[in-house]
Amino acid sequence: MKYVFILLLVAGWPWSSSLRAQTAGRSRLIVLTDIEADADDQESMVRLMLYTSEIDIEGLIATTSVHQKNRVYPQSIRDVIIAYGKVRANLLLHEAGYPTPTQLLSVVKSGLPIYGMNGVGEGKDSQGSDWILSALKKNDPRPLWVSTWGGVNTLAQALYRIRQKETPAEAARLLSKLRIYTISDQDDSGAWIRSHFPSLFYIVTPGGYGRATWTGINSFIPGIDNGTISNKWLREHIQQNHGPLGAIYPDVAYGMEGDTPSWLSLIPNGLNVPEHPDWGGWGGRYELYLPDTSVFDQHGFTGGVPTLPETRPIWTNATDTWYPEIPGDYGREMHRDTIRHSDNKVTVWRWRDDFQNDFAARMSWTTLPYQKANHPPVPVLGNAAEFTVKSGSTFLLSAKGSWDPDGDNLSYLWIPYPEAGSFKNISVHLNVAENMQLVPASAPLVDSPATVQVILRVTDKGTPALSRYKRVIVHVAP
Ligand SMILES: [Ca+2]
Ligand SMILES: [Ca+2]
Repeated sequence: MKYVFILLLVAGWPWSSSLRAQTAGRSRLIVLTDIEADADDQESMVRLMLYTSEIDIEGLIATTSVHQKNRVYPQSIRDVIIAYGKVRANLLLHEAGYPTPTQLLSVVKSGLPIYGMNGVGEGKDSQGSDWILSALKKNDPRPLWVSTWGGVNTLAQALYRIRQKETPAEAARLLSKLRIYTISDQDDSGAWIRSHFPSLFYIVTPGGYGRATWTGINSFIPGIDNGTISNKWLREHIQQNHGPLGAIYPDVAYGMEGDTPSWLSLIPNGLNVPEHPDWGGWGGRYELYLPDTSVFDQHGFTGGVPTLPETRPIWTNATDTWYPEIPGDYGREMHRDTIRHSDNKVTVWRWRDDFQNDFAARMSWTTLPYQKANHPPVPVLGNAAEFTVKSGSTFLLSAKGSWDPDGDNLSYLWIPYPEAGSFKNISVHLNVAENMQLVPASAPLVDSPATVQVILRVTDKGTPALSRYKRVIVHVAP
């Protein structure tokens, strides 16, 4: 069989963003956490320590929230860092780049022990708000992510100060560097920020938590295997017999790690493209629009934070339709389930086993020598990561050259991602089994220029099985 590549180099093609530019570099991160309001902030902080080799941690700021209005607990952040310090030497056997505990301790700060907008205005500057300002003013061209696990009023105060002190041009420059992802609105300053700073990049599901995208991390989904979020799984893979860092991972009190999706998409795994929430990743998928309140759970649990109408476009709930890929005991190794799932939470839980296994592997890195632990495979594309073809033409997708640092056997899966493309109702068609290493594919028939995306997922057969990805962007010319 022969498959012919049809690659058109079209001058002035209307898509300007190259994939390479979107994925380059490590992300800068400041965390705002109402740690101690729920056990799950400690859980998220433990997981974050394992990824400090791949994300630049520029601030860990203890804050209030509607669940903890008058207290902040920076010492609880330090306690996690101290446990991390005990295992850092072993982590470095597996991956370079883990910072010293001293470096991390130096970025632990506090917001005011005051709830919401009562903590914003003249005389309300804090160590935390000053720290956000100085990070924003650093001579670093990269965006600054603010991942918010509780209330966001420490950031609101930094924004208040910028508006008071800076020229409009400088204020606009500083604001353009911010990328905010909040886990619902956990105080009343989120709505204030969005209405007073309408240009800010802001990811959130306002309203009741029940319809929030982030709940995809810990929701029990009928019809799928929910094993990797069970308490048994946490005991066996994280908490017990996994050294000093696992030993401080608390039992789940309400839900496992509800705050973690706000930084999961900063992990450079080949799937995540932080600048493109609409392309989907471990932290979910979001689209930029002005939602009406019907999008949200207006009357659901918010802890008491009012649900107000949105005043401008925000990055918010987006739907993925997904038939889970399940392993087969005989015949085709992976096949699509017959059960269809379609909502915004799918955008997180469709990757859940992958990011849970990744967490488990890294926790094992805290105690095991290199040869006894698993390390993720390295997917390699035999085709370009971004190319142009004619409507309806056939092209070849190749994962040839993919490898694994442990020498593990690899499984392949090509996942068309129509929701990440320019139209949700068109997709790449795979002309053979989706788990082959070489897959002839067909472009959709289009009347106008379109973009479609395919995700290559490469999974090893180590324990636990680990996945990494490549994203293929296909421009289809009519
Ligand atoms: Ca929290
Ligand atoms: Ca491996």
